[in-house]
Amino acid sequence: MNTKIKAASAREVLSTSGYPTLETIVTLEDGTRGIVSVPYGTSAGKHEALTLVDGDPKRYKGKGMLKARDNVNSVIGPEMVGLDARDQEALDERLVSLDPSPQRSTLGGNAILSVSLAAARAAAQSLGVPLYSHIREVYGLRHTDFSLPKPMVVVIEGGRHADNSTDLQEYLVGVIKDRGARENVRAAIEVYLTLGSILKSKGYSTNVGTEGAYAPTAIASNEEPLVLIEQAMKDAGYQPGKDVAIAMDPAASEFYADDGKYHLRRDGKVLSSGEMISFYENLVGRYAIFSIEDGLSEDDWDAWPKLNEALGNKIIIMGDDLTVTNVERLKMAIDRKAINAILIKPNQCGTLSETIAAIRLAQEDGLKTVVSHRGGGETTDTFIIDLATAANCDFVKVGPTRGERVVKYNRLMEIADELGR
Ligand code: 2PG
Ligand code: MG
Repeated sequence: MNTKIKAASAREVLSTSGYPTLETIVTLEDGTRGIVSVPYGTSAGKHEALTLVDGDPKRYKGKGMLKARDNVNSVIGPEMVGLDARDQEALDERLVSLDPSPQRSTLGGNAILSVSLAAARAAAQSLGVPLYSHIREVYGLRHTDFSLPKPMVVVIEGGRHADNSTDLQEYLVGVIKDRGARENVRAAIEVYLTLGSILKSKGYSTNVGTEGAYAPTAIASNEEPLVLIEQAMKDAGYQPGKDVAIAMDPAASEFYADDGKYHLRRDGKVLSSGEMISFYENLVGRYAIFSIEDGLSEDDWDAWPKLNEALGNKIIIMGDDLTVTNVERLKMAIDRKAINAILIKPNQCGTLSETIAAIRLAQEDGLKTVVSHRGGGETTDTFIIDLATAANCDFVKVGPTRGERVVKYNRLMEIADELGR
């Protein structure tokens, strides 16, 4: 075993959107190769680390990743040679020092993150330990035992993730009653499958959107999915609010306009921030909703504390575009009492160490943590599941079908088997 880095190199591969992304390989002196591919979002928050694309309209409609690839091969890679892949924090510090711009806009968050994660995977492989154990060890995460994240499965999608569906981006089934990872996955997926039968019986399409969830174009309103999902829960034999419950990710930045209002086209409504909060309060009073993510826009800071005050004692009020896995924005959100939970996406910040720092800060402040897939350019990489396991995060949010999604639930169940759960 020699965990010194010998080389880091990247190549363009296809992501699930059809556009390229990066696959990066970190090779150690002992010959071990850690390989990762990194995702990017469709409804990316504007404060996220930059996904650097080429902008050359002749290749992949401007979304080639040759610049980011070259940044790994010519700039970052040589700087990594000789560093110990076990010393992830020093390695990540070096990565950040190569591009200290807040949004990694010089080298690209995609380039930097891919090297950070590939180094972690290489080190774990060289040490012969599971990735989740390695991450836990490296960061001294002092949990007494592993408690596996519960699934939050996207079952209906709209917004920018589907054509002509709901304005709200995601309706999810979260598992409330923990019966172990395998049974938890089964419960959520059975609700998804039952929902499919209900949609069909109503003559709605069961075609799926970018995350593998249903995207029915004939859906009547932003509220109707809640009715259908509760019915699916009951039909599948699970009690809404006890066994399973509904989570929503409206991704409200996407329908927040320059006029400072929220435009719900499907409902023919234009709402102020206060009216948007009342809209949620009303829904939470009538349906088994346990979590709302990005209920308001990423810059509507004045309204977020009001939303959290109105509903935060009953349900999860979670930041995603608001907080972008960024410690500074998370601190602001905590100071203002804007949220009680944070969505975690490593590619929003750029390194494994910064991701862990955000999780740690959130957990120290008693916030729930949910590790998430990306909507658009996902890959078959399962790193996020090991990350969520390492840090005892509360949930993982992933879509229900398509290879790049199921591989993540399959990894969760594999880990459960390894841990004898
Ligand atoms: C979100 C994500 C993932 P995207 O908003 O939470 O579901 O979507 O990756 O497109 O930002
Ligand atoms: Mg979101």
